[in-house]
Amino acid sequence: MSSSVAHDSSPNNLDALWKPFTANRRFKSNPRMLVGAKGMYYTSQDGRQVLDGTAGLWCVNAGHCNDHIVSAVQTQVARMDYSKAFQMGHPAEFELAARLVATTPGDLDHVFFGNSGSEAVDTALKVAIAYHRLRGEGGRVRLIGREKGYHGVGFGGISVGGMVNNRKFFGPMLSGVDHLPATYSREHQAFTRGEPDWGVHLAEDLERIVALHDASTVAAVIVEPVSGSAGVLVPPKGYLKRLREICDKHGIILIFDEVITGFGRLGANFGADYFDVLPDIMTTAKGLTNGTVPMSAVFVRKHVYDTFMDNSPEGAIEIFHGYTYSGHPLACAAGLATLDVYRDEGLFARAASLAPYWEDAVHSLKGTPHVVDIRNIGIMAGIEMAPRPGAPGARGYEVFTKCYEANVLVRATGDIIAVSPPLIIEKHEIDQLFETLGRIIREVE
Ligand code: PXG
Repeated sequence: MSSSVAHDSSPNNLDALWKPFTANRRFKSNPRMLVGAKGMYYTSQDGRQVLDGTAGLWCVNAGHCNDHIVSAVQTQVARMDYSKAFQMGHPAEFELAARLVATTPGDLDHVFFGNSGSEAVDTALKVAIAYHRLRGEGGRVRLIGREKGYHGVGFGGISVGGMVNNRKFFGPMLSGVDHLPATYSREHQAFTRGEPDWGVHLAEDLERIVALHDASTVAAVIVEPVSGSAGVLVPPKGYLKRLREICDKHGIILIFDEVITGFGRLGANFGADYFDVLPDIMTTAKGLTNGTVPMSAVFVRKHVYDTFMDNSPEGAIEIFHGYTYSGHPLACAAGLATLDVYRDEGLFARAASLAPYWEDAVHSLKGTPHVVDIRNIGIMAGIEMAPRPGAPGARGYEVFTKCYEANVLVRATGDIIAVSPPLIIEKHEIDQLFETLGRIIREVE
């Protein structure tokens, strides 16, 4: 039976919806509406083809509406819409898990599914604390995040996160949390290509924090290998290795939040591969399903999984945690098809070989008025502009809206423009992206 509900693509009442991380009143006075997507381009409601410089929100790594992924999801929705997540299974979730762990480094061989990066982070933090408890170290409950870190918007994520606006409105959050310093210094790092030389010493702050609380109270450290939301902050050379060493020395779980860096963004499977540092737990989402169906995956190493399996009575539930939609059939279908596309189109290797061209293109904006720093790694980049006196964020917002009017979608975080296109981007589209961005930055006050 066909639907009797007419879906008008031009809604005439924008009032009911409360949009996330959006200036709702300003948006509703001049909405930017997308109505279609294919490959590298969105179709705007006014009929323009807009180059997607952000892969949606860092998630559409294989490009939009990939035929193989679309048809896999369509087939699955007609075959079985939903399967019961607890105490029941369906083949695709096991197949996806097996295929995923074949791509992860080291013995990150087991995976727990959720629906969003925020849920993945909550899962990872809970697993870390429960892991220590099951091993008889129940005193290890403290969590250490990092200033400027973004780990989603659950209470766990904002507690370990370091984005002030995401924290200050929401009360005391989790207790027992401490933060490493951010690794960014414009004075020492401005216009670095790739990993900065300066800053490895900042990892030593972990020793200080652990000494302050005593290692016996610390469960886990969580960092993004590359900070995305904060405006593409690339780790100093050797920094992540040093964090790993200090965690090992003190028996602390190291969590990499790879929600952005996973699935090819750096031209490797994961940031852990790119930086050659193996975390104990790794959170992913976004590119896992190419953004088609919400899904996240938390990978854990053998010793973590085995601790849960070996320390629960036979027949008992090993972790009292999970979501109605963990391993949702549509998400699994999307995930499996996405892995096919990544493999068949060799997209991660493509990203790696395109990275030098990308780097040259973004650094060609050096010298543009207002631009105070440019950072890049893999196929992501941050272009930082000086704030307009008395109006922080105004310049960034104007560049974002003017680029959109000029048919290029970029993302503004304050006065930082972040770009992270689908990995299928062509060189002429990279040129278009940075030519437009450079022209608009020159145009704005
Ligand atoms: N961890 C990291 C590292 C992220 O980047 C999350 C967790 C949370 O994922 P969910 O699916 O719960 O949103 C993220 C999300 C941006 C931007 O452009 C970044 C994210 C989300 C929205 C916008 O700054 N990252």
